[in-house]
Amino acid sequence: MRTGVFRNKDSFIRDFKKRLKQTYLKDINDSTIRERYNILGTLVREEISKDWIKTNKILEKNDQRKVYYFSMEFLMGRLITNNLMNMGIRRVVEEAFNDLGFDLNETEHYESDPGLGNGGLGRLAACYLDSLASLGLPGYGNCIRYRYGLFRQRIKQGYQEERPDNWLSDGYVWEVRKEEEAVDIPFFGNIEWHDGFVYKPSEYIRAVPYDVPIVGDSNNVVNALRLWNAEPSKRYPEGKSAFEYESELQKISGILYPDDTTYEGKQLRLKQQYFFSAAGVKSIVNKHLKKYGTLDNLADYVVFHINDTHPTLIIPELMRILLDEQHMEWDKAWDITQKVTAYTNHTILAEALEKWPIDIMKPLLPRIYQLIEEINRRFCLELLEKVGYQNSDLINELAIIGNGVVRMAHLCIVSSYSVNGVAKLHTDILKNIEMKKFYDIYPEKFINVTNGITHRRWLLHTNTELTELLEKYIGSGFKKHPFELEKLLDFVDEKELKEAFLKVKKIKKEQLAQRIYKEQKIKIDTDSIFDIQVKRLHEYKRQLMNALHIMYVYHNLKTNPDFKANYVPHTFIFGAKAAAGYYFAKKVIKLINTIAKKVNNDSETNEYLKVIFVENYNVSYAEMIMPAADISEQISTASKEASGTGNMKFMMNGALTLGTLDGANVEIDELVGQDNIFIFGMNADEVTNLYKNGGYNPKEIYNNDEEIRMLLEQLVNGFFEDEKQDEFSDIFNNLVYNDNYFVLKDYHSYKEAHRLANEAYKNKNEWAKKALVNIAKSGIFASDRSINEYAENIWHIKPIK
Ligand code: 26Q
Repeated sequence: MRTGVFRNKDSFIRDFKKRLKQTYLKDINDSTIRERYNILGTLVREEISKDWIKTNKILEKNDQRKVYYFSMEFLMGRLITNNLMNMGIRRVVEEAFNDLGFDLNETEHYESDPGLGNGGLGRLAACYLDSLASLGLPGYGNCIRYRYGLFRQRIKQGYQEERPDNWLSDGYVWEVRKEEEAVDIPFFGNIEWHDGFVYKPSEYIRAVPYDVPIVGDSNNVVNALRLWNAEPSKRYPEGKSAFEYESELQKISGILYPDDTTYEGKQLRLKQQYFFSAAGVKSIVNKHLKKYGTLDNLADYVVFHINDTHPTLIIPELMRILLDEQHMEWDKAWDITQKVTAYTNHTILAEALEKWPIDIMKPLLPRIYQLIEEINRRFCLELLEKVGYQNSDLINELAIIGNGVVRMAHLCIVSSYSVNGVAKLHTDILKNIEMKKFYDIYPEKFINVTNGITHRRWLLHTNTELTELLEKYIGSGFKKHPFELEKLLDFVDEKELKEAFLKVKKIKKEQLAQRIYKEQKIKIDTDSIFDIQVKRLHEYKRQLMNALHIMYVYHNLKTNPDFKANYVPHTFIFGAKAAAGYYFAKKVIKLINTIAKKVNNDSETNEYLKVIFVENYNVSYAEMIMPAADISEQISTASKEASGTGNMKFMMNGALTLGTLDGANVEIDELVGQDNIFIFGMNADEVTNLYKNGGYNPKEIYNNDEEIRMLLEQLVNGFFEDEKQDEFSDIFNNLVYNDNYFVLKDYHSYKEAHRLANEAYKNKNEWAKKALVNIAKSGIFASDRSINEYAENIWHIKPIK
């Protein structure tokens, strides 16, 4: 039971009105939504702070091991609903708002959705924070307080435009500035020798932490996400104008880099990486020293988790502190460093692996670079002893530094005690192919932890209708123990359940349809199949294949009466941002919008086929989209998608996967069985072998396959009459001459999967059963399971006592 403001409806109303008056000098009836939101947020934060202080007090007393999750991205989404729910006070507030004549939902939606991440990796970090707190585990996020998050997307004449994401314009109620814990981060300068190396930086940047509370579900535990802001240091750099210094430092926490397929080393990005890694390490080390007076026992109490290679500089930074500030011997420092760092790999795309040019790193971080050189030298020597001079090729291949660059993944593997992939297939590919030679040296380091999603946000909060229905059949145990969703299997043949499920689905489809109508003025049929692909735009994710198939459907609706008679109306929905500099991805967005315009306005077909490209797909939009899907498109070229997490969100909300055997789809397939999923295309082995044998010749398919030729020609023959003739010629050429991701090769099997799905949907009862099996089997993808695995197998942390 809560005391104070949230004790009951009446006390809340009284305090809410009073605070509103004190703050804005207004009666509640004259208040704006912004004012109501701010007061609500403030009251909730104050309530959270009680638990926050308590949690911290306990931890100060306890000798407990904690994990610090370093990630350049945390894609949190709105926190208000999550906080109200997890605090167990949403009901009280909702009733109060109803009494006052205001809509709580609308107020919640006023909160800005901070885009401090690109996609999967950032959202995973956010789900993991929710699970850590909800499982009562001591775990903290560490990131940058980007002034601007990922750009907001606008679609104009079918093209993507990028606008700045000014998420802080109105303040952020959840953050608490911790001035006292600010630290100075050194850059540039040189190294001198005075009985040992002494680093003399020429510039410092002040890092000021802002803590955002992470509220556990009904357990009074509050953890934190620490966001670092770059500010001027009191140690002002000599010989630099104030203007230059200020504008340089502002950039560091200025903007989130968009995830590009091809990795490009930019000095600013490296500055960001060092800035938040060093700030995090320093504040943690300070705290530890304050408590224990030594770093000798650091590894007993601290784990630094490295979320992809972006925070790799934790490793040399910790070495720097242990050697230069604590004056430890190398071996001891190295031993500690190895025991506190664990690394997760999220990608197998070779071109996405981080490699920093020495020319960029060395002048910016001279001491850090020097330490990496020493780590590399020792690693190469060790390797030499193991494999001998005759294997110098292997040493060159695995070295941390080579060809003028620092290979960050190599540094992580060599230095961390744990290396994990994010789905079974992905980890197998790391072990057997991508990182095989490291696996041969350090087999004990490699482990799999399949990704997960927080079922609280992605089921309980965003699909209350489905949650209520499930509760009726299997009780409420699944809310705390998502594995209990499996109890649903006992009921999947019950007619009432299936009908009730279809009703819920329809409600969620209507809610989405309303939003789409409001924003885009396009009416969609909520009895049609909602076939949805939402994720970042990347060639390997093959939105292009989806688009080509829609062109095929359209063609057949126009020309083939049998096809039309057999076709269940479909609404194809896309949501995707393309990195601003990713030319090809932007072309695909244009193509999808061009197709949409043509087919949506064709009265001969638009009862059967609609295409929607939602603008500015983000976490909040996803919350409406996931519950509304019938079909979840997970169609990446096998072996390329490390895991995927959207696939799990769709599944938990009762959509059927139409996809390749890639990433976590493989595990979904194993769980639900072939009757409840539509799998198509080459598998990972086939793809790997095809690459190995020099790829294939798409031109041959183009020449010999009439249907594919017809579709591809529509890209360049004026079929899209409103577009320039060469608008899509780069897409055409790419498919015919490169087709690196095997779109043409998998096309027919993709089409066949769609045909089967279309047939299956005709029996709605059977469809409902399939969807329910998916829900029942989805518990394993709750991030609570993933986090328990991390806690037990990698971090060795225990719940807060
Ligand atoms: C790197 C250098 C410069 C600029 C940007 C980047 C950068 C930024 C973000 C590189 C990669 C990312 C994000 C990667 C990512 O989201 N990977 C996804 O991670 C998910 C969580 O594990 C997986 O489910 C997805 O399969 C994987 O693609």
